[in-house]
Amino acid sequence: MPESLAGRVVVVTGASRGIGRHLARRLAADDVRLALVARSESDLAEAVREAEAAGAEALALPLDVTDRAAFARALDAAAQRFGRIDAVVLNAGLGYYKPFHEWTPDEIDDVLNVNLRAVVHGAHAAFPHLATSRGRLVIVASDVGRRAIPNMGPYVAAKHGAVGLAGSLAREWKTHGIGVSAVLPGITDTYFGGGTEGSRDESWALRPSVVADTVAWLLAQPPHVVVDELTVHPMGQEF
Ligand code: NJP
Repeated sequence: MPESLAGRVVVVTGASRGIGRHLARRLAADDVRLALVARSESDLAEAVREAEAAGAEALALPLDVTDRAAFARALDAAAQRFGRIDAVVLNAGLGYYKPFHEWTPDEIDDVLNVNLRAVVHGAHAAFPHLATSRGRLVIVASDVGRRAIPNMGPYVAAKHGAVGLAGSLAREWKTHGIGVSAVLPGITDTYFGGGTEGSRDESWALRPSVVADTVAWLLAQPPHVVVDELTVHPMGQEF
């Protein structure tokens, strides 16, 4: 049986829009205390107002997740404000869809840095906080972290890496009482890849609230349960 999340302290990256924003909404409704991370200050401020209007406490931590020192400082700030951190959801990500030879070197670096390096360093910075709380780490990866598709080579590579990290940490951190999960969503109706939320049909694109509900369910598992990997697809997607 899932437990109540009320009063838990959860850090969510990529909380300014898309899946992370829906997760912030969902957790605020569950009375979670939120630390919200993304680059866009105005969107984060709006997410905090939204959470507060729902009766939750929320802190905006505007930063670029590829700045590992800034992310570590933000975790410290969240722990200072709320007294502890119970869970960290590493959700920030970005991707492009085009033939590999058309990717610029900067696009390749951005995709590897945000989807993989920032996740590895983010998990590393989260460890002392989660070891103290015997908390949870959730990595929002992708279904292409387990299978390859064309035209997304660097993204596929980064997400395979993120899934690999989650699997390694799930086995290693259980000795510290930390549950580690990877969520592997299929196509989701967000701003990902230059899209706009609301522009895709639900038959082949998940609503971001569905992915948010999945993450919230993982977070609410009792301490002796760990769901190490969970894939969720829209029925109409080829997979
Ligand atoms: O995408 P989107 P999703 N530093 O674009 C943030 C995975 N996924 O919600 O910084 C800090 O609506 C950005 O904030 P901002 C995907 O790989 C998706 O779909 O203000 N934050 C925004 O809040 C990713 O891991 C699909 O621009 C940074 C958020 O990330 C996760 O789902 C399929 C940042 C992106 O919101 C959420 O993506 C799949 C940085 N450097 C996996 N860069 C899908 N949508 O189809 C970005 O398999 N962000």
